Amino acid sequence: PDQPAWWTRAVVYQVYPRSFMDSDGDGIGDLGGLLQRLDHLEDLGVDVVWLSPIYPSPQADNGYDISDYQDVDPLFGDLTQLDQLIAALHERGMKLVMDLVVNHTSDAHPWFLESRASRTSPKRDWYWWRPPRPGMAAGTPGAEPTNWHSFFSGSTWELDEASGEYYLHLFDRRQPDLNWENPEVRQAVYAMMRWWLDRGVDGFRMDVINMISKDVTPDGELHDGPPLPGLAYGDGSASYLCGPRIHEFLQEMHAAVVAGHESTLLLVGEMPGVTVEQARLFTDPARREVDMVFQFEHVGLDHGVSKWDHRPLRMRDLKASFGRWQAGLAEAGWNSLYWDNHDQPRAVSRFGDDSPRYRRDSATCLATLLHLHRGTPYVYQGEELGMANAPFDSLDDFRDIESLNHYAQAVAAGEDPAQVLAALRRTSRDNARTPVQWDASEHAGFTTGKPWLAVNPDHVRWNAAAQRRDPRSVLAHHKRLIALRHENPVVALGDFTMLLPDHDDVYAFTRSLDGETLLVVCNLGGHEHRLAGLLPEAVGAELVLGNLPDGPPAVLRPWEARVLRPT
Ligand code: TEU
Repeated sequence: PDQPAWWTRAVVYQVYPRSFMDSDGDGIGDLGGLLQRLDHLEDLGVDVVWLSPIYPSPQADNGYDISDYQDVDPLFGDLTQLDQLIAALHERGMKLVMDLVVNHTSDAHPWFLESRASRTSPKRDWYWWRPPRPGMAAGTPGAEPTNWHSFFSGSTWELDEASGEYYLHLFDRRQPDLNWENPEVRQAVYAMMRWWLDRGVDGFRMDVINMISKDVTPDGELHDGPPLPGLAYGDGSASYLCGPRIHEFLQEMHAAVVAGHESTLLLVGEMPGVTVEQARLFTDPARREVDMVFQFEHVGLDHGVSKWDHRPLRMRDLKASFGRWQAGLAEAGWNSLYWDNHDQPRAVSRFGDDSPRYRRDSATCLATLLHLHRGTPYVYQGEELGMANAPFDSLDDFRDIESLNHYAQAVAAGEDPAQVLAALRRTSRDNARTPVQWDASEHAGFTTGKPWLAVNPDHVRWNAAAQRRDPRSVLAHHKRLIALRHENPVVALGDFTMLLPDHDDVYAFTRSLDGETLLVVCNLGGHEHRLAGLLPEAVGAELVLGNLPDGPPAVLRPWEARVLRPT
C-alpha cells in the first residue's frame, strides 16, 4: 500500500495572530510578533502552523470577514512579512497552513460592493439575494425570505434598502454568504487558492466549509427550518450543513487546486454538525476531498438547547463520542484531534480542573489523552501553557461579536442580565482570545501597549518563561508528547481500542501496530482509582510517559495519565 501521509505523524499549532505577539505596541498581535516567537514553536516541536486570518478586513469578526483574499491587513503587517514567515518556517522544517474563509466575504469586499450595486449587476448572483416573503412588505418583521437564525443572533437576512432585497449571512450581517451555485464564484476562489500555493503556503484550514452548499430548489427557493425554543427565528441548519452539492464542490476544488500537490499539502475542513459517517466520506483519500475535518460533537456535549445553556459534562459521554469517531474513521479517513481553538473556552477550565491544586495535572492529563489518540493533534496557542478561562468582570471586558450580540438579544428578550453574563463567562470565545502569556511582566510580554483584550492576571504564575525552566511544566509535557508521536509509529498509526467504556472517570485504551502495544490510562477526575481490579495489566507495565512523579503503581491518582508498555 501507499506510504502513510506525512500529517499522520504531525502536530499542528494554531496561531490566532491578534493575541499571539505584538511587535509594534498597538496592543494587537501581528506578523512581526509571530516572527519573533518562532523559537517557541520550534522548541515545542510542532510540524505545522495554522494561521488564523491576517487578510485585509474590517475586523467585524476578527478577520473572518475578509475584504481582500490576496493581501495582508496593515494591522498585522504586509505580504513581505508573510513571505518571510513562509521562508522562516520552512527553514526550521515547519509548514504554514492558511485560514481559508470562503463561505462568506466581508460586506466591504469589492465582489459584494459590486453585487449590491444594483439588481442587474453582473455579480448580483455571486451572493444570495432574495425578495421579501410573498405578500409582505420589505422590512416588516417576518418578511425575511426564510426564518433562519444567525450564528451571531437575529435573522440570517439583511435588508438592502436601495434594492428592496435581502442578502443571506449565516454569521454577522457584515459577512454575506457567497453563492457557490455560481461557477464564477467557485473559479474565483480556486484561482485565489492557487495564488497562495504558488506563494509557498502548505495548505488550508477551511472555515465552515460544509456550509457552502445550500439546499435550494431549481427555481431558487430556500426552505424554513423548525422553530428554535425561545427565539424569534428557526433552525435552518438542515438547509446549509452538508448541503446537496458539498461533495461535488470539494472534489471540484481538489481537482482545480490540489491535484498534483497532494503529498505535501494539508487540507482540513472545519465542519460544524458533521457526523462520523459524513466525515468518513469527506476524508476517505480515494474520494479526493479533504485530509481531515474538525468535527464538533465533543465540544457540544456540555451544551443544552444552545451553547449558552450549560449542561454538566459526563466524562462517559466524552469517551463514547471519541470512541465512536476513532472506530468510524479506522478503516478509511482520518481524525483531527482538538480540545481548544479560538472559538472554544479553555480546555483546562472546561474539561479539566483549573483550581490551583489540579490545574497542571489536569492540563497534562487532557493533553496526554488527546495526543495518544489516532489522528492529527492540534494545539491552540496557550494550551501548551495550561492557559485558563479569563476572569471577566463585566460586559465591558468582552470584545467578541458573538458574545456581545447574544447578550443584547437575550437581555432584550427578558433574560436576567446576571445570568446571561455568567453564561458568557463560561462559554464566550473571548476566553480563548486573551493574549498569550509569555512572561510575568505587566502585559505578559505580549505588548508594550494596551492589549486589545485584557491579559489574564494569572500570567504572573502561568507563563512560558517560567515553564521553560520547569521540567514538570505543562509546556515540557507537551514537548514530550509531540516527540513521542514523532519517534513512535504506534502513536501515529496504531489501531485504537477503547477499554472500560462504562467507567465514569478512568479513560483507557490501547494503540497497537505490528506487534507493539501501548496502553493509555487516564484519570479524568479528582478521586483515586485502584488499577488492580480495573486494569491489572497496567500495574506491572513499563512506564513510557507519565504526567505525575513516581507513585504507587497500583493506584491511579487524581488526573494521572500513564502511557504504558504492557509486558
Ligand atoms: O466558526 C464556525 C462556527 O460555527 C463556530 O465554531 C462559531 O464559533 C460559532 O460561534 C459557534 O457558536 C468559524 C470560525 O472559526 C469563527 O471564528 C468564525 O466566527 C466563523 O466561522 C465565521 O467565519
